[in-house]
Amino acid sequence: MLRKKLAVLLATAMVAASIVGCGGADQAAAPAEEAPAAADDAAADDAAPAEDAADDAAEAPAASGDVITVGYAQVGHESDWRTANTQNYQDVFSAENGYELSLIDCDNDNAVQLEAVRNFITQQLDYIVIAPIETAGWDTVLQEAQDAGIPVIIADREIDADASLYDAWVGTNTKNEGVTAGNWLAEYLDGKEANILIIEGSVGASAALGRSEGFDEVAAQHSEWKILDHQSGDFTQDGGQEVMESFIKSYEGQFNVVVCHNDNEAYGAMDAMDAAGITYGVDGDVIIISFDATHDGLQYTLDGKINCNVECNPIQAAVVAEVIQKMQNGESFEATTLVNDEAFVAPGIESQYATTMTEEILAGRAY
Ligand code: GYE
Repeated sequence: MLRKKLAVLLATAMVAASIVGCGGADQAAAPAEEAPAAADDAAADDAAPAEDAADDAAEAPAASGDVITVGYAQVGHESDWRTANTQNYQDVFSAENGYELSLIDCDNDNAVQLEAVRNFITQQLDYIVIAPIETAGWDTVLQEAQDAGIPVIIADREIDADASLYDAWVGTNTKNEGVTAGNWLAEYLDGKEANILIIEGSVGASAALGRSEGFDEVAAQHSEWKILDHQSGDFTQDGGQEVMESFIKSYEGQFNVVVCHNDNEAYGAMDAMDAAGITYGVDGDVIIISFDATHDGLQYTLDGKINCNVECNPIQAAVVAEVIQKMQNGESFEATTLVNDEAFVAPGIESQYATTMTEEILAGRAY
């Protein structure tokens, strides 16, 4: 199979795109796994993903007038990350920029999301963007979109479907995020015991599966670590609080690490620990690891309440728009674009895996 790779640094900084030549059926089958490698060796690679431009052009829809219609089947409104992501799409896919955006909040309901995509197909929109709630169950509706000649971009999360059923993928490497969290914990504990509770994201969501897989991989290398329990908090603050309350009932006095799959779950977990008189953060008894690194999550990190916060960048719409513009122009486009993440730790912590929080970093975090 023909494959070419190219790394592109976008002006928005912190966003690195790894570009894989289009046309193969399986090149984007495991984007999270292969994208970092693509970024690493990109400099050595021939930067010319253009061979299949003609194929790509054939996939581009005829422009419907001047306005490009885009349907975005959004996961829901479960977290601050999601709110920032929705806002970002509304800003980028604005009428001013030449788009008509139909953004459907699918309220974390698979059936609603499938129906939203089917409605986009019926309406014959020019492009469909899906942030898939779950990895499974996409083949039929993606085939329907393909039969209707509507290009589909999978964004944010991953799906299990064959990559030939969609045109491009844009998102973050959540498995790497989990590995970073694990590596940081190993460095911080330096051989000390860990008794770990994990508040996972939504069941079946690639963001939860990836973070668990990455963290578990590191945990498996540490016989001094024990994962006491893991339960889904559904990426929400209420979910995080409920799960933490039940964890406290079962494991009070037995745990010293709580891993939360996003900031909102961490807020809920902190509320539950406050109510139970359990101390956490750099001066407390329990180490807290979170993901997303939203503004408020980083505020808690700066305050020393969250020890380590692994970023997941929700600002992805410009990358999706770039893919759409290239399709629109019949140019070669990126089949797989990885939005890069970094990690942050509380003041007083030095890490090879994460940046120590400062007021300046917080001031620069808009979402
Ligand atoms: O971490 C969480 C959101 O899919 C990466 O979904 C995203 C996750 C994010 O609800 O806050």
